[in-house]
Amino acid sequence: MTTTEPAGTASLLVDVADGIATLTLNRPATLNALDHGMRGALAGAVADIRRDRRVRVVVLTGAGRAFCAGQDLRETADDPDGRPASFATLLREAYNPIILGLRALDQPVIAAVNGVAAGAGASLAFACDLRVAAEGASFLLAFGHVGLIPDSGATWFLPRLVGPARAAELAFTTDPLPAADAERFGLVNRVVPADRLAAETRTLAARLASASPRALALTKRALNRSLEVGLAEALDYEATLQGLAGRTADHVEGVRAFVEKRPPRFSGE
Ligand code: T3D
Repeated sequence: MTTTEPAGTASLLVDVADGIATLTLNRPATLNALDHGMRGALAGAVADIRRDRRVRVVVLTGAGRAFCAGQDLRETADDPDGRPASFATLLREAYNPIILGLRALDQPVIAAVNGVAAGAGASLAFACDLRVAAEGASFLLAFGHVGLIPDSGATWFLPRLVGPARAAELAFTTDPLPAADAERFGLVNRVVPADRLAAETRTLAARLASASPRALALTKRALNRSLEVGLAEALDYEATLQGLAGRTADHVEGVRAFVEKRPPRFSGE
């Protein structure tokens, strides 16, 4: 796991402190557009975090005034024929593994949406478990502006987050969705003043970092599975996972702390 690098030297900054890994997309001059280097760094960081038991919560945010403006359109334009060899290949080899990697993390992932999240940048935010947005932030399915369809999971996440009718309207019109409306639609968990975004996200992350990591990981699995199965299967899956949770040292510690009237200290065992 890399530690923080000074701004400007890497397209992704990685900082791990107090059980919280903060990933900062760091190409502010292009509104943190995703180029080859940033995609690789992000995929690598997600893989590192998956193996790093120190990390209990992940925060994904952007440097400067934007969260992420999606695919770097200059990278595409720089291709001799103005387009990459295959969008399908680019998605399958670069974007989809990042989205699946984020979703597969045991740790909760919070998007701290500091500004516009456009195209695949919006998809990245949608793939996170929770979203805290700055008042001036917005979501923009900009794909249509360049004759593309919503990708990187946008067509999967958005109907589940805001419902099919709103998802279709956002995708068809490509109108920006301001943070306040996103909160009203249930797309973001909370909206905070821009100068409070880092602190409010940190408070939420610290709270999750003090919970039982095993219980959070199993809860994530149950919530994710529930989106794809019927009630009977969901009930059975809950029972299976609860069987695992009930055998953890964290469960024993939680009960002991309750009886002793003190806060629990979860070790993750
Ligand atoms: O290709 C594939 O299949 C792979 C998957 C692709 C999925 C996608 O992500 S497709 C969608 C790609 N993204 C976009 O279409 C968004 C493009 N950007 C914008 O529409 C606007 O920049 C914003 C609405 C996000 C913000 O507008 P504004 O007015 O606040 O800022 P700006 O002036 O447009 O941008 C500031 C700078 O960032 C500017 O550079 P400059 O002129 O100062 O040197 C601009 O070119 C640059 N920038 C913004 N977005 C991108 C970008 N550079 C490269 N790629 C970008 N996506």
